[in-house]
Amino acid sequence: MSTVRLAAFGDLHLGRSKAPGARWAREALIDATRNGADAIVFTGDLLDKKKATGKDLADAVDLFRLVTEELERPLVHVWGNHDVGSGMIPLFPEISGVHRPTDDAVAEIRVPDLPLVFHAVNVTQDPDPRDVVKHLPRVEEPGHVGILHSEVEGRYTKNPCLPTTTEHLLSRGYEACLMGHVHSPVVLHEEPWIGWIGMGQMLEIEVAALP
Ligand SMILES: [Mn+2]
Repeated sequence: MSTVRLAAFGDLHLGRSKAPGARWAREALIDATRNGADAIVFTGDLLDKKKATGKDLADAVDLFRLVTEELERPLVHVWGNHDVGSGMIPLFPEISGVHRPTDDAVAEIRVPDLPLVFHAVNVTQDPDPRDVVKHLPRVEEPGHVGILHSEVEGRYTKNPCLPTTTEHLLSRGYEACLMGHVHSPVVLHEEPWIGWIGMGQMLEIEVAALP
């Protein structure tokens, strides 16, 4: 069976002094690409809603361009509650090779020449208690990956954010559900991998491709 190698990170919170920062992300992305990543996933909260400045927005754009232009990998991402709270989403330019849901609904994202289907949803308000993750489609074939910025059963956070359950995510039949929002790395399920990547972590994961 053919596989695809993903490198995934989340909760960068550019601007926050105790966050790992753009330089960490840059080095981790270069390392992950050297390790053979076919695509990069970012699970939301690129910018910190309280601390991000115009400089941080510029760093965020540079980081996405590093992935698409220098590393020549596609980048698939969702917006998190902090991105919404920062007010900077409308200032973010369209970048060729960056893929994300284009509205507030669950989206199916296909990337040219990558044998995967991503199922993803943007956070659109802060907090975002909408019960929309229930609309993730259930699949019966390999090659599907979930990308969320969610809370699961209210664990590890008091901040309502696109709530869902482990049972629901498991029932979708995906190769992995890669999540942001909780800042500690937490694995809710091993095979398939369901969990929060955690701040300052680069998760490198091999998933089965579409048949
Ligand atoms: Mn966060």
